[in-house]
Amino acid sequence: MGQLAAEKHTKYILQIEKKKDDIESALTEHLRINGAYWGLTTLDILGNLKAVEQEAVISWVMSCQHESGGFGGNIGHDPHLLYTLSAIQILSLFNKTQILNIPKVSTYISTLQNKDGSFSGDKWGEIDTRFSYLAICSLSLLNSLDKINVEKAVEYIISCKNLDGGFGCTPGAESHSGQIFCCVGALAITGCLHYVDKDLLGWWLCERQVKSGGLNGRPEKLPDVCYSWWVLSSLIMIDRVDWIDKEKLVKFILECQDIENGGISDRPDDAVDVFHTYFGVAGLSLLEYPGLKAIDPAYALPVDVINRLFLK
Ligand code: GRG
Ligand code: ZN
Repeated sequence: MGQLAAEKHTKYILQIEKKKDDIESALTEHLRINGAYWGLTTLDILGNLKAVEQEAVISWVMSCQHESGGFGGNIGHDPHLLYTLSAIQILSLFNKTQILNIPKVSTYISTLQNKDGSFSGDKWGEIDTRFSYLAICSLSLLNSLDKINVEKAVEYIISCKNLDGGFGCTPGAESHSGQIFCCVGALAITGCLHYVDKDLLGWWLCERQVKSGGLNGRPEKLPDVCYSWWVLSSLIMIDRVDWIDKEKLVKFILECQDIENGGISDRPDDAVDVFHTYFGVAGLSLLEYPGLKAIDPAYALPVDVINRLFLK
């Protein structure tokens, strides 16, 4: 079996920053801060975060903050919970959350909670369990969960649980692995995993593994490296990771590498991108691949970063 081309992946991520005018870059301009989180976390797992100009990244992140307290995907863009979590995660990686006006950021997040406990992603109001996760993870990293009604938030998430043990984006919506990560992650952070039927959900999740060893996001769909994060992190949080063939999944992820130029793609022979490079490397970290930092399955940050934050 091939090996992880760790050095190539580090180079690939470091050079993305320099090619600001290519097509991939233009298409993702509005979510640059998400891309920065994925890239920087990958570098940290690979042990190479030091290669980044920390001051420049931090000052750029802070300039994405809106007067409401929330963060946009780039300078001058509208704030959204999606970008607010990435900003907090990036500052956590650099041990710099203390530069935030925490009451202001946490007030922005708490005002997005609705009466039924759900969260809107921004002031336009769309509701989704993704936003519940984003709010809960962000506030927990800021030690500010007391700003929201956690009981109601959990109640809403439970109302999105399906008969197959999975979770969807709103009550009655189909189970999807990405949504399951969000719901299980939010329940893990709030100490509410007892609401999950672990055997039933574990069964649904482990059936996501296909012949090639890769995982898909729903029944009958193609495998994709990103589900090595969404599915695997969920299986670990509910303590059922032994229900899949880990060796075959490692092999599938390694087959998705561009071993010449670095980066990982969704499936073997597709084009690489920073998202799937993160999902692949983070997946391998969850699988305890040698030489990688351990990553926390609920917070999606290296375990040492989480310990530094919570053991203070
Ligand atoms: C900090 C890790 C972290 C996440 C932030 C935004 C978010 C929280 C989570 C998103 C969860 C989610 C819904 C992921 C799914 C993404 C995805 C690949 C969707 C594609 O769905 P389909 O149906 O593709 O288009 P398939 O694979 O089913 O064909
Ligand atoms: Zn994918």
